[in-house]
Amino acid sequence: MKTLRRDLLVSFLIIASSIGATGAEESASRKLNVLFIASDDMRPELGCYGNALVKSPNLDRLAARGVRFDRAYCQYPLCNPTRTSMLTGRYPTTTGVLDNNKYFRDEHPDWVTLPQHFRNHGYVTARTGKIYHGGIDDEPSWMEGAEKGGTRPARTTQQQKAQRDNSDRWAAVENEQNQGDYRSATRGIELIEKYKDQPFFIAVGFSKPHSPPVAPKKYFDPYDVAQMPLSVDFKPHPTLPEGFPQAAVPMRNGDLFIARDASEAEAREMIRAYYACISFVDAQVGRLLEALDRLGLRERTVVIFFGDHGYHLGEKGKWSKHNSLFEVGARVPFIISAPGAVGNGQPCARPVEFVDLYPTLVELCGLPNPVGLEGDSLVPLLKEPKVSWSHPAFTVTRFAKTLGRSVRTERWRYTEWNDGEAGSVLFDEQADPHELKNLANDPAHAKTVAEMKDLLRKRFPGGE
Ligand SMILES: [Ca+2]
Repeated sequence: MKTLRRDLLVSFLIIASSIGATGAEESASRKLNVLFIASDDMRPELGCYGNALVKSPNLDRLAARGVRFDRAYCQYPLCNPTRTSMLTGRYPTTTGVLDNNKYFRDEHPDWVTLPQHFRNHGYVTARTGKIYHGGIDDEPSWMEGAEKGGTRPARTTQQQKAQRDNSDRWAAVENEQNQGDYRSATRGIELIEKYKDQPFFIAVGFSKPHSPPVAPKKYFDPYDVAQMPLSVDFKPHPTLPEGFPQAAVPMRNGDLFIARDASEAEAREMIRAYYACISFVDAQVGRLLEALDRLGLRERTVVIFFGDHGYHLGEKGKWSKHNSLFEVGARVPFIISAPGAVGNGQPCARPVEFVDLYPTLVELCGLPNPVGLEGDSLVPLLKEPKVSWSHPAFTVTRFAKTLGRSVRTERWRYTEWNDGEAGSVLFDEQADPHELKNLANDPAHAKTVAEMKDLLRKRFPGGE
């Protein structure tokens, strides 16, 4: 270990002495920083994603300076599995983390996470807010800000009841600076200021618009509740459309309207609160980006923004993400703003997925590629967002003894449960973007179903 440290020191001195005398040479030789911004339960309801009602000026500006991925998908529609998958660069069926209690290192102690890889290569890694799932932080990932991690005990019935009672009380509060997400942004700015003179990977996790949808009042005010849109397949409670298998729509909500019906008036109030939370998070992102600009770091910092999975706002009567393999459950906002990327300012319509982020950041920052990653670097799409792309996106979910697996190409979404034994759905996303008509059993689409099944078999050869 001592020898290694001395070698590192010698390497550092050689690198330091090779840096030229001019500022230009120095900045050219320095590694790019990473500002990694997560939002919890935010589906792509942003101005830059085409929602004309939502006020998101800061994320819209970020998208204008980066590549906005219009078909970006999470690997699992739940916090801990999707975040673990992204941060380890492996599918949930590989991590084995398929719920909100398990810690990946219990089975894979030696895996090197995305931030840990940067830490191992000379970066300061620091965290504030929710990056891994609450209570299951990963200490080896962070030089600063780590909390004690480990497997989390399953919640008691009492805790579940408390969550049910509190989760869907939307509220407009007065004091912005008391809110957790405001404090996370403040802490993020402090970290950027503290580490501005060395390569950093700073992760800032916002907890909204996750339930309960609470935000400062000023973010509610721009939204007229009467204008809040209900989906074409809005229902007061989870409802299975005709021709869909039972597994497609679990009959219980996980976040909002748990075990109770949503009236149309309440649904519009809830959507207003969800939008207000998005605008609140957008303002916090704006504060972080302002700090980068103020410190002159924007041109040497890769900025990532994402929501950790999709969300139902009443589609098919569902109000949560739990076990949804529909487009609204899997699709996420995902923006990469990399300094100098030729594709900046353009949207990208190719299907991409969260496991792609790890190899993308590794390539952008010139780090060696670790073994075991299962995604594909998106750097070709950052250079040319329209380049041909053969990779589909995969999302999985498990409940009781049912494993659902979904594949998304540019045109189709195909999902099957227990290898099709518990049913399957096929949607033509061009003709049916709200996923109202299941084509899986239509003989006219048998060839497409066979192709989709083949994609699933190739990605998940052993079943799981
Ligand atoms: Ca989440």
